[in-house]
Formats: sequence, structure tokens, C-alpha cells
Amino acid sequence: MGRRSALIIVDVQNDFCEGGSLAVAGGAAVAQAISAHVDEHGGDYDAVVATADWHVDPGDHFSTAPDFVDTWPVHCVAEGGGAAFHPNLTPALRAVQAVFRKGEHAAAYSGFEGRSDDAEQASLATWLTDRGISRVDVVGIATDHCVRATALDAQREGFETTVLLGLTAGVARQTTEAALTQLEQAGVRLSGQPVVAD
Ligand code: VGL
Ligand code: ZN
Repeated sequence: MGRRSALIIVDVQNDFCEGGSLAVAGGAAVAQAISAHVDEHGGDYDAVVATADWHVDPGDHFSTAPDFVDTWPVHCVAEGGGAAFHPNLTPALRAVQAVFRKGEHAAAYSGFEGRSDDAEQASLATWLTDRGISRVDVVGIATDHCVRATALDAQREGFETTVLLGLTAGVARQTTEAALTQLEQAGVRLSGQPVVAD
């Protein structure tokens, strides 16, 4: 099957965009840019998937005194409006073949910890491998957390992994820079320029 590829859209949900409970600056613009990317390049991918942070009772992932590194305000509560995909992502969702939800009962930053919303309930690694995918582009929110963890897992699972930085938004400059260094050291390709809050 050659070098089949997939686009992984990470956590482009209302709570991670402006007006959400854990708003990342640039989130709504990233949602729109991802829809434009899918419109222009969606046909280049053999699959397009999305991940979603989906919390029921994630323990100390939620805090009333969050440090915004390991603990966070309440966000992406399962079935709630904050967990819904941002409206700017709606055009791209037409191309999305499966959604991988994660984090029901504990923090789960990587989409590879999720399960598909279809009958298979497959892990992301299995779902991609079953379709002969060997290359992935990773985009979404947040560069320094769930994009980072998803891209590191993708590379670790053997996928040739690229993060399209212009289609990501980060929580903070310092953690985003650290994430980019860590990604490069892991062999993940970085393409474009990051959008960072501060
Ligand atoms: C995320 C913080 C908490 C993310 C998820 O999607 O990057 N960040 N939960
Ligand atoms: Zn979360």
C-alpha cells in the first residue's frame, strides 16, 4: 500500500478555544485553519481522524487551584458543550472518519489513549495500522500538551510523524518551546511556525 497517510486533528474543542474554560489563544483561528487545510489537502490523506478530551471524573486532572501544567480547571466534560468540537471545525468534520475520545476517568493527553467512536472501539494505533497508514500529520490544541503527547506516541508507535505547527496553538511559550525540542529529539518532523500565546 506504499506510504499511506492520515491527518490527526487533536482536541479542537470549545473549551480549548476563546470563551472556553481552558481557552488557548489562537484556538478558534487554528480550528478555521484546519478546516481550510482539510478543504485544500484533505484528498491527499488516506484517512482523517479527530481526538477529543472527554472527561467524566478524571481525578486530579481537574483542580479548583490549577497549575496549568498538570492540573486544570474543569473542561471538556463528557457530553457538555465545552467538549463539542469548535464550530470553525465543522467543515473539516465532514472528512473525519472516526473520533477517538480519551480521559474519561484519568488524564489522557495522547490521542493514542483513546478509543474510536465506531463499532470497532479501536485504539488509534490499531485503527491506523488496519488501514495501512504509515505516515501521520498531527494538528490541533494544545501544542505543549495533547498535540505533543499524541505526536510522541505516534512516532513511538512507528508512524512517520510530522506536526504542522501553523495548525497548532500552545498554552504557554515556555512549555511550547520545550515540547518542540522534545518532539525534534524524538524524531518528529516539525513543519511551519508555531502559534504561541505569550
Ligand atoms: C489538554 C490540558 C488538559 C489538551 C487536555 O488537549 O492539550 N490540555 N487536558
Ligand atoms: Zn483534559
